[in-house]
Amino acid sequence: MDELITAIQQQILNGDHLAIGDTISKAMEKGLAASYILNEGLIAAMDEVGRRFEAGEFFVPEMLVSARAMKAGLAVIRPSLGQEGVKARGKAVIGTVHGDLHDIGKNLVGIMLEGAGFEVIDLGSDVPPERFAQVVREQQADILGLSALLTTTMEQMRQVIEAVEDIGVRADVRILVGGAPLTDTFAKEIGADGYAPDASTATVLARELLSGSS
Ligand code: B1M
Repeated sequence: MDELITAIQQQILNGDHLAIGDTISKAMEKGLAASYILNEGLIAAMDEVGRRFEAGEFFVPEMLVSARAMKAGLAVIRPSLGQEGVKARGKAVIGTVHGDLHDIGKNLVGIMLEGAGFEVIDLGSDVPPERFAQVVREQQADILGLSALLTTTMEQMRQVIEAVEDIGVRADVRILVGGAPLTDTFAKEIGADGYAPDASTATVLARELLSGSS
């Protein structure tokens, strides 16, 4: 593995948010693709953070400093990931569901959607169902993207879909869900239009849902 990728992983694990931007810039100058740096450097290191948390080697403070480094890194590769975007393919409202503060995966989905030409309205994390529904209606969104990282919060997605139904705009918006604890079966069960296991699949699926081919 490239030594710069190893350094990026270490900087995530150590929470070194000040140095990571420089290392990523060097990796890009060296010709490493932004998507490679993202998958092999940043995401691989966050997986290791999760493993260490589960093993009792990391606690919430360590997860937080790693997340801060991940965000600093994402800010640097964001323009390169988004480069191919040309014209708006549609409007996407995204957010992490109520009770859930995990926003890194959702942010990545937002970056990839922007890169694919969507206008993205990011409502942030811990978003109540009614707020999702209200913004979908106000913005006449084509896509609603919901993220959840906790088994305790994924059920919130059902409430969001109900809220969208309650205000009468369910037929106007395609609902896409994702996040580590989710499955395709769960997505179907709650009445979502699609489930994506990662940010790039989310983008492909969003396009498909709008073209009506899925
Ligand atoms: Co939390 N946390 N966390 N955490 N955290 C997990 C999720 C956990 C799996 C760790 C573990 O035990 N191994 C575990 C959840 C267990 C479960 O419910 N199954 C967990 C826990 C338990 C908790 C707390 C309860 C801990 C505590 O306080 N005791 C607490 C809950 C707080 C809350 O939300 N109310 C908590 C807190 C935190 C921090 C705040 C410290 C921090 C989040 C900081 C932030 O996001 N701003 C944090 C972190 C960093 C993690 C881990 C280590 C990393 C998550 C991450 O960013 N991954 C995580 C372990 C892990 O996932 N390996 C863990 C990188 C990111 C790129 O991946 O988010 O999966 P991910 O997104 C992917 C896909 O899932 C998908 O695409 C993304 C990119 O490919 N995707 C979508 C995501 N959303 C999508 C939407 C789509 C489509 C695809 O369409 C719209």
